[in-house]
Amino acid sequence: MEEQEGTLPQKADFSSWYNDILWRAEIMDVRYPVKGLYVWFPFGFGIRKRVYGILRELLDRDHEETLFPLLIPEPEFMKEAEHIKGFENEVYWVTHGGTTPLDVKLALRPTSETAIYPMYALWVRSHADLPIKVYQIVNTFRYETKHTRPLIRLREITSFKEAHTVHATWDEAESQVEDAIARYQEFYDRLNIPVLISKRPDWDKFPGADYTIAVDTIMPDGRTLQIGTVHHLGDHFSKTFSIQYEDTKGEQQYCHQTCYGISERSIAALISMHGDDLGLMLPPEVAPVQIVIVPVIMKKREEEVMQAATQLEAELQNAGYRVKIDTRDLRPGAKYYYWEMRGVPLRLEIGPRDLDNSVVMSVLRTGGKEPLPRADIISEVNRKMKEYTNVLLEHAQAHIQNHLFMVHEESELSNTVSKGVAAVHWCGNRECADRIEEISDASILGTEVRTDLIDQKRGNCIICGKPDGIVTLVGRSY
Ligand code: A5A
Ligand code: ZN
Repeated sequence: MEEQEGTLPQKADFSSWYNDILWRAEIMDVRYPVKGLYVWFPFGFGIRKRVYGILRELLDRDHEETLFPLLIPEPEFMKEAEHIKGFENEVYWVTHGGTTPLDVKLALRPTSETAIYPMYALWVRSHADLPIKVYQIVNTFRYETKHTRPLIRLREITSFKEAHTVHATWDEAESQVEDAIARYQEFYDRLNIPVLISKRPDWDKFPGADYTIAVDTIMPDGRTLQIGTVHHLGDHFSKTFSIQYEDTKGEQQYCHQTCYGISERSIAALISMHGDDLGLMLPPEVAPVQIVIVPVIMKKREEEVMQAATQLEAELQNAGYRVKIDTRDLRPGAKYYYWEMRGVPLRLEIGPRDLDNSVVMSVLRTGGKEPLPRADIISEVNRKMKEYTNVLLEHAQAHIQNHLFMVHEESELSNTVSKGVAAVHWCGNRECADRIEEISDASILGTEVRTDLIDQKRGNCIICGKPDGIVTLVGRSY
């Protein structure tokens, strides 16, 4: 790595902070010479590996992991009308093999419905083959025309987790949607990221879906980030791709499907939700380094201190912690700065005086210095980790609470969405929705919001005043 100059901008200046922290904490290198494509630094990839480990763990309970090809033949890609309309402007095409033009153009998958579903047509024969629940974690390509941003709006999404399920009935697919939502909620709980889950308006649903449920969070600047979506596909794709099963009466029936996806936006949210002016703050479960030991070396007793540090490291490793001793020839202050930037939850300092007092000095990344009795070090470290996680969670919950506002007056909308998310009453009419989006310069995120942070009572439409409007979220999104 190059020498890191200057300091991290304050988080209050979120956009600069975000761009800067990506290289200072060694998450992404943004210097790759293709727009919208970025390189994972090994440290960033260590975070990714653990975040996706959680996702795999949750899905592996009853899904199977699989892998489909990256290239999709044009005729398959062009089969589902809505789906094409939604993606045709975003597809990269492979047109040549060497210098030979291909007979059949090949799309780089922007998502894998049209790669997977022709195979499902072959796999599904009878009701006994159902349900199918598979997922894959792959790269996908989207020629995004909006402003690209590392981890947030990519042209190569490197960490696209997509699940695709097949069911006998619409209702079964619906309960799979609910199951997926619960799984995503659990995933974000594990990352201590509070989310707002709502039903996207009809005009914003996934191309080819009956309906879309979206998972959003609120970024530090008050803008929302869609960090997951679950789609009920009905029988649109099964009719297009002829995915049929023979029911118990021997009749052919069309299947009902769902799909749901999460990308590395989950990591953008993780970084942004928890970091501060000093750098990252990682939940212990996904931190590549959970504890750093900094030996405080004076001229005398150096060997003794180093031995104590090594012994401490071994004990913590045995207890399952990912630990590093920082023996580099640097000022302690420089080491503190380095590990704070990388979001290490707990720092332990050990010096001659600590040895004499049979303690280890602990400093949490969230603040607070406390000597821990050496004899009980494992249970004390366990306790500090819990304390740390609780602070992360409290901060995150407070952030969402402080950026979510009930708004009853048209005149307040624009001002509110410049600070966070507005919850309004909406009658359900498209004209009123358009008006809401126009005066707020924001978009309707969704209805049927699954949160107890706002009152779900119906009320008069913020535009036309009609009674019985439903609570609807409005925000400016990334
Ligand atoms: N087949 C379904 C799952 C699908 O493609 N859904 S989706 O289009 O909504 O994408 C799933 C998730 O990927 C989105 O919710 C969003 O969080 C993320 N995503 C979409 N486009 C992205 C992009 N260009 N860069 C990073 N993440 C993206
Ligand atoms: Zn209205």
